Amino acid sequence: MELLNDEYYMKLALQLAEGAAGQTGINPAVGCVLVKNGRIVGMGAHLKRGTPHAEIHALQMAGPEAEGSTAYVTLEPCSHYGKTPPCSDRLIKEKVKRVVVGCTDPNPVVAGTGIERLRQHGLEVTTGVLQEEACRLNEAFNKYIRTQQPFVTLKTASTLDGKIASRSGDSKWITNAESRAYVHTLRHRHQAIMVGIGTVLSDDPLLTTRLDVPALNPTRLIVDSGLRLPLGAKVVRDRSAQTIVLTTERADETKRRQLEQAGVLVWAAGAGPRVDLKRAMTLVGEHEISSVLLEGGGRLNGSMLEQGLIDKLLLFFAPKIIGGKDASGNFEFEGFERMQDAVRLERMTVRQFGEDVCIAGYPNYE
Ligand code: AOF
Ligand code: ZN
Repeated sequence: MELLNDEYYMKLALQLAEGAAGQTGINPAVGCVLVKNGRIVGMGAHLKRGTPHAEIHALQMAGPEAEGSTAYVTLEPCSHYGKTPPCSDRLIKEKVKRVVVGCTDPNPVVAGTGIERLRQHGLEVTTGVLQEEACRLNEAFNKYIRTQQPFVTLKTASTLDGKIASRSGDSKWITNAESRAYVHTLRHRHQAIMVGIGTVLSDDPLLTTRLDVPALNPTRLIVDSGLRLPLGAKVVRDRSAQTIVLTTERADETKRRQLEQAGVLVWAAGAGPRVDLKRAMTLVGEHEISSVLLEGGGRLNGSMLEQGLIDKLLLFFAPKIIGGKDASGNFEFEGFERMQDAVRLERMTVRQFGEDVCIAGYPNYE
């Protein structure tokens, strides 16, 4: 990229933020670059909730060079006392001259007041630089901070005819190694991964992140109305991530205690025969999980979609047709009667992974 305008340094700040995406919990990923007299004097990223924000790391690196510099920050500097003090005050104190902002902070306690405070103290503020990229980076944060509900991304991997297994249940593998590696990156970037009990019973998956580099494992959420999760399942025995079973108040007490003794958390979502998925998502949010990667199977996908609980879809298609009228599909639910009632996706994009295709979109439930 040519060094022509504010976008150059904002891009760098975005790269710093992106590098740490997935490791900040319910906090946003944020990057900051400080520039003075044509050279970079400080760089920083927010690395972990409860630790200093991006601006503070960059200011620390710059030391006295911060005075008179321009700060490029992917997110509006905060103005509140959270787990750490306000970044806008620190930028003012260090006599930064100008601040360039990517996305304004949707956090209701900040929401423009950070920028306001900087301006009140005579700093020049430019907003909206690479705004779209900067805001998209924190989709989960943007929803969670306003609603306390997790952002749910559905990922499916199917044949071109929408099947997630053959009629005999074979599903290894549908998509190629490149697609599957990307899915592990997605696991690293989400706080939780969610599957239905059917998937656990048929595949006994581990649901951890396996990449060639060190990565984080998401918390495992298993939707299991009848508490059928076997004590010998990998998600119970493996301790490299917390497993949480979402069940109902009708769940068998003995089985619940056995699972808890094995280190599994059991949460009741509703008193009906099936897990109340809306209630389950509220519980997940209450426990400070802001992003969920939903990995099926077809029935859970269908129920989540039907209830408007999916925020984003990532549909991987392998160049294969398997057929089978009883073979499981991407979405298994009653379905809508009329085409005009179909869930429509917006902001569609297509990306290729070798010969596989990944279609991404955001459902509009209106
Ligand atoms: C920034 N720079 O790098 C980040 C910001 O509890 P705290 O103190 O960590 O505050 C969390 C809130 O601060 C978070 O909800 C969001 O509004 C903002 N995050 N702000 O100026 C940063 N990570
Ligand atoms: Zn801050």
